[in-house]
Amino acid sequence: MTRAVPEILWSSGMVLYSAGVAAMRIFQLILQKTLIRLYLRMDLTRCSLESTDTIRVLLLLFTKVVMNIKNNLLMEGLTIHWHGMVQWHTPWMDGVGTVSHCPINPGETFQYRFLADPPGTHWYHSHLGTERTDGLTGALIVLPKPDKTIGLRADLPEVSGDFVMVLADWKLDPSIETKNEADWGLNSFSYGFNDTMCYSFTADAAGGTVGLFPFESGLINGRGNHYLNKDNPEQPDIPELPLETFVVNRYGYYRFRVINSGMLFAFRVSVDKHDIQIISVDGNDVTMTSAESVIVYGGERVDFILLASEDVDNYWVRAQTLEVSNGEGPLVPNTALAILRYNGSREVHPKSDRYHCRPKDLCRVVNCPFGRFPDSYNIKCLAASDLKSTSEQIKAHPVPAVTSPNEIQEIFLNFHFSSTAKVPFTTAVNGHVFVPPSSPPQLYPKQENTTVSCDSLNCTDHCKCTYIVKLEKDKTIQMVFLNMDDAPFGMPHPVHMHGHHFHVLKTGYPIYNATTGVILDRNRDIRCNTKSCNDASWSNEDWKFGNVPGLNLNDPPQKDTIAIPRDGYVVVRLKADNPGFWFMHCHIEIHQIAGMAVLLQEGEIADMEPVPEGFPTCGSFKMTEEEFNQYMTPEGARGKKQEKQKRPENIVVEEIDYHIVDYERVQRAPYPPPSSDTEKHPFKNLHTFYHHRRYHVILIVTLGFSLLLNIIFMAMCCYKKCRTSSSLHKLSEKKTMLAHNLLQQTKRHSESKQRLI
Ligand SMILES: [Cu+2]
Repeated sequence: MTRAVPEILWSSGMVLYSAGVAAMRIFQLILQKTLIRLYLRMDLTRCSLESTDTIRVLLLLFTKVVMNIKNNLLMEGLTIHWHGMVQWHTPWMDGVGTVSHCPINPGETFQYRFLADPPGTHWYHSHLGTERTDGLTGALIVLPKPDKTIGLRADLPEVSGDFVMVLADWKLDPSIETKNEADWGLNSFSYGFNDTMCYSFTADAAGGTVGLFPFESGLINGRGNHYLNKDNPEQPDIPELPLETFVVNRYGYYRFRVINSGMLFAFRVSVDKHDIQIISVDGNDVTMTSAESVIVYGGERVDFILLASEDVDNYWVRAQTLEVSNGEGPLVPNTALAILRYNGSREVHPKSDRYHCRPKDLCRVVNCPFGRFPDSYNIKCLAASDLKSTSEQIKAHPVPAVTSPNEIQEIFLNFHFSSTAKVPFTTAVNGHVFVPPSSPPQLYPKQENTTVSCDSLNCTDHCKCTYIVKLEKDKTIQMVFLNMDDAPFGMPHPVHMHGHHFHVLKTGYPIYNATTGVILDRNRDIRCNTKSCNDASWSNEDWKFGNVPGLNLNDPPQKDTIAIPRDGYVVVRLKADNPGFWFMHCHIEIHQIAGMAVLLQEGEIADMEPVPEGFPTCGSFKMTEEEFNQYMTPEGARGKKQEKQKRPENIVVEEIDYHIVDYERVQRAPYPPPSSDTEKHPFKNLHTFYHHRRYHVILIVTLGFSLLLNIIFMAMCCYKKCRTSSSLHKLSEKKTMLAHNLLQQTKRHSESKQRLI
């Protein structure tokens, strides 16, 4: 029986819904209306992406992308990072505020140009302050070219639908308040300063911290509910609120592209009664791996395929946090929900349950940030490094080899929480609390007054500076990401590297209690000589120069974001073939803002592509006393200044009618970048002719002319028809008159005949 919803409840529900989901999407709405003008021509009929609650950008591989970003905010700067794009030859288009380029000020327009590469599920988001948490995000899907084999897969079934699933954890407070609460250590007062109840951190199955804040709301494509009732945290505040619904046909295959855009929480994603087949991570193809669920950390993407083979009904799609306990005992994880609806089923909420994992039927969970769940969970964990690249993927991106110690640069980076007697808690990398540069380092190579030099501070442990790690160009870089805290708590950190997709070769876990799954000790492969483990090395000296046992050098998966197990490590490898300044950081936004970040300088400045002409500048300014005194005289400083500072010309960015300039594949190597042959000789061949802008002009003129001819022809036809019609009408009248005369004559003839009779 359906319970009637009291009007007052419904009204308040709708108010809360408006204030909730609409507030979450306020940036997105602004984006749609005014903030970002995406002049996008979507010539893509191969895939249909359902629903458009956010701006979703679809591109074809190797497309030259043009994005005009206008900042119509009143007070805040803005940058957009294209998460997953390697920005080959364009490091200054990476969109990290004050690292790649200066923030876009209110009223300004910044034109991003970059190559859509690599293919796969990616996304875009603000990379300044905490704007991302407020919802300035969206999917960025790069599709394989239909006419090329690159990115197309023969091992996948033909899908009947392609769904984007953007996950987010969302608090009612603006993100900046969350950040300040974290900075000031006010998490305990998350229920309010007047509330007698204190909030205690929630923990995952390995005892790591999960919820620095209470989980208030989980959104799937902008829809979800609040869980603010602390007396009954499992009960959504307004269960009647609409949820995202994925409609499928029975026996169809469907591709789901999951993106965790959230601030803090990781999600374990599953579909009740359905297995999922993992096919791609961070846009990189992996061989199909069956799972009950997959864990997606902030910044990560996972594509899976689902076969709709169950009964025609409704099923829950779950994105569950990893919380299993708090200071008081076990708890049920929070969940963001959506609906998988089979065509033909009633439009009601599902009543399905998730899999019951049993000892004889273990649930396989992919991308585990810890080696094991407690035995009682009946879960088999698979690390990201357990996935295998497809043969095509590894052929296109082979693992960088090491044949001599000279070819490898090995770097240990500890992403950790840190505490000292003076500072109770902060986030850091190798003991360095990151201070962002005040302006992009490539604009000011000498970095005078633009960075806080770690060297000049003699910074070794727990100090604040612009931590820069140099990568030697063209070398094989082997990074060992560590997660060794010197604070009383810790958690897995999803580390995101800009500018590259690295190979994930190995995961090292800590030592767990076999029954409870709780961490007993750090992984012993790593030797930490200091409190902050900022000079780590392998415990076994023989493991140096890439000789680590257990590395998968044959078919490891590629990723750009990887969760580092608490008290463990992950070994990754990449080739330093993309010179530039690349940001690397924990993707938990409050961790990054607080200092868990490092700047990778790949190659020397001379190796990097120079910034384009007229690239905006920014940075700190100060004036000397002497210079100021020049102005303080009766005649002022006029005439004293020998040469005036050259001002940049006012830049006007034209509105471009579409994004995709042409579809021609741009060769990735070697230098120089794609020649401008096509531009010089636009009709060199038929393919470029079809895709060149001039072709469109000719097409439009031709169509216009054809339309005009049609109109003239129609007008002539009409006129002729009218004339014909007029002639027929006259003929008809004539016939009528003749008939009438004949009738009269017949009548008269008949009357005269009668008279004769
Ligand atoms: Cu973190």
